[in-house]
Amino acid sequence: MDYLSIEEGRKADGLRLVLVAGTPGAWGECIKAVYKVKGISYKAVAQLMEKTVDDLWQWTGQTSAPVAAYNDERIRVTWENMLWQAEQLEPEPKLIPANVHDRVLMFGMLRELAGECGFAWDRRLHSIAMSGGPEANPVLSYLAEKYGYSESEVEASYLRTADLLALFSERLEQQHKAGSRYYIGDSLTALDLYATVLFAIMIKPLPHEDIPMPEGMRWGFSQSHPCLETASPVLFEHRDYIFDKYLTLPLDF
Ligand SMILES: N[C@@H](CCC(=O)N[C@@H](CS)C(=O)NCC(=O)O)C(=O)O
Repeated sequence: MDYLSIEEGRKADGLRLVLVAGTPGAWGECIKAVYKVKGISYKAVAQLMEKTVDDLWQWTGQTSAPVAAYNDERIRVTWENMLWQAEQLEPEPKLIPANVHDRVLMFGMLRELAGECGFAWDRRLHSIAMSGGPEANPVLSYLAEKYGYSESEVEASYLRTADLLALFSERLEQQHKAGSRYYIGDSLTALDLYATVLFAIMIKPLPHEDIPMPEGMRWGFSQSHPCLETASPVLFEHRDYIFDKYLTLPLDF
């Protein structure tokens, strides 16, 4: 994938997406899946962790990726406002349910997956812990400090992950019984895409040919832990179904 620098991306127009270049960034790959399904094109802009922190800070007032910038509109920095922006830029196919009950359910589950102290956040803490903690290397130390690593948070996050995987498994099993392959109703929503991408990267990662990853990242997400035992096979069947039907492997970043 070709990337603009932060400076070039800031000056460009149209839709620009700042991504952690060279790794499958969890949130970045999720919004890329949304763009893929909707056929939204964008210019990729490279965030290179500590190296571009100052430039990204000056442009967006924060230092994480992804960031979506469309012309001179306000900058979108969270998964939630990037998802709404995508739905507004390209309404079809709809990925946010129109029915309020489905929408509340979808956003509740999505928040637990992608929000603060949600699944992806917690798996980052697990991976830091399993790789030897913040002192193991400077990247882990940077991420630990930035994203609230502490022993008590790691302990709490194991419980949250076990609960989330049980809830998502249960939901898919109920949906199967009702004749649906999807988490909500009987069609694809953003939740299917986020769950597929995040589970593919952050639990039992797909093989290197499908998702190339730096060795340390793969190691951190491949370790077994009791909190992962509540994930039933249905989660991974769903992941494979959504990749086959809607997305492309290998991931390109
Ligand atoms: N706030 C973001 C989550 C962003 C996030 O945690 N990004 C991480 C992983 S993709 C990141 O930028 N890591 C590298 C860094 O912090 O420098 C959202 O809601 O989408």
